[in-house]
Amino acid sequence: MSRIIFVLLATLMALSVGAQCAGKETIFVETQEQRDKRMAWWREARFGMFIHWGIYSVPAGVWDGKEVPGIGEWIMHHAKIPVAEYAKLAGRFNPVKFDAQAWVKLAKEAGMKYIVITSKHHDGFAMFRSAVSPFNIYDATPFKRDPLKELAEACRKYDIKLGFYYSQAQDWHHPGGAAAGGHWDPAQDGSMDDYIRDIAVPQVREILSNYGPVAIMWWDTPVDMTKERADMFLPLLKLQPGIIVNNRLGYYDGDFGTPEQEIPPEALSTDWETCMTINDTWGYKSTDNNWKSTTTLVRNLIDIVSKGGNYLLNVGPTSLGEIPEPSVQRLKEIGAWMKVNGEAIYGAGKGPFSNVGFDGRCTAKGNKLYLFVFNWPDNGEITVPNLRAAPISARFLDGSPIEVTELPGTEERTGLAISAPEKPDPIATVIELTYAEKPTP
Ligand code: JFZ
Repeated sequence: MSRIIFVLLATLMALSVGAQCAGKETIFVETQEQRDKRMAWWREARFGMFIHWGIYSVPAGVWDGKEVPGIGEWIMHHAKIPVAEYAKLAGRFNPVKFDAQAWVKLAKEAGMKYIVITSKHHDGFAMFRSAVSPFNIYDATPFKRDPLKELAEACRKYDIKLGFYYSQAQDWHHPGGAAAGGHWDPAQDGSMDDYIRDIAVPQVREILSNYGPVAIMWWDTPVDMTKERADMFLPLLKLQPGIIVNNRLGYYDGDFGTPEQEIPPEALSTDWETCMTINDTWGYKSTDNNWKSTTTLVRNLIDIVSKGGNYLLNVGPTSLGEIPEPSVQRLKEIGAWMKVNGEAIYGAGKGPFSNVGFDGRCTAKGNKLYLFVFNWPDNGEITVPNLRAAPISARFLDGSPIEVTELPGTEERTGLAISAPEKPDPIATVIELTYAEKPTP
């Protein structure tokens, strides 16, 4: 994404975050208990799959024979492709290898508990059968199927929550849709209020009405959004009781913050979710092979949960409907680690320590602490920061024998030394400490 656009969006998001800080109205009128009940599954889930899929996967980052810098789903914007020219991509989009059940099973295998998929991104192309605009996958492509309906069915079959991303302000196809940095084709000009009334609101009504239970509404880039424009979407949320919404509608707080491609340095007191790519692009780019290692991805998840957040990790399927093999490989490897250690992630949150004192992290869940050791010290031993009480039991989640030494403490404080297992996990070794009651610093 060009620097100017990024700064513009960052300003927008900062303003929207500022709106949070300014204590703008919340979307849902509810008690704290009602909110906690509504958010409970999301706070338990901790880990989800983001899917950015659209006709931008056809050029896959290359236009007129040249690679277009930036994230793949912004190719129309970055290459300033005229609306009519870009729309021709729909006729070339026929993802015959799309298999919704395979995607959902892969998310499950990775240990992911929810999926958020782009129903319409900034390019205005609807990835669902929309009666509102013919610029959609069912009517404008040879595919003639509705992948969101197939995905919704697969999510219900395999018990994984489904959420929809919808670009409610930016739409580079329909007249009046916003474009960060301004329009580049007169065909984009028009009334934004008319666009929201005639396209965006009716399409959001479609995705919240026609696909069964929708657990998350993931708005994006509130360009030129006002309270009045945001208010036009609020009644639609009643179509999905219990739905959780992010902070990117515009004006309103939303239920959770959305740091993007970054992990906050400290724990946050509100609900938040880091969204991140496995390489550097959300939408598929044939030229982007800068894949993060599985170790990095798992340690990101651990770091995020140790600060009380969720991790929404993205895949960008190809124009044939396949998730790139490097993503599949990493998700399976993440799943293998989660199979052994997931209980230290699901429903866990910030631990009692400001600094764990070793190369790793700590999460907490009820009367248990989980220590994640990334790299063991040369002496093969870590010491656990002092707490008011010693644990009543300790174990490695991978079942290795554990050696714990109680260190001389004071009346109020007790310390522990834990020796490395024979074969430490190269990604992270996890130690469970169980206390008589919730441990406090
Ligand atoms: C937005 C989209 O533009 C992008 O294509 C992708 O869908 C991502 C998940 O969300 O990207 C952003 C949004 C906000 C900022 C930067 C990129 N920002 O606040 O700097």
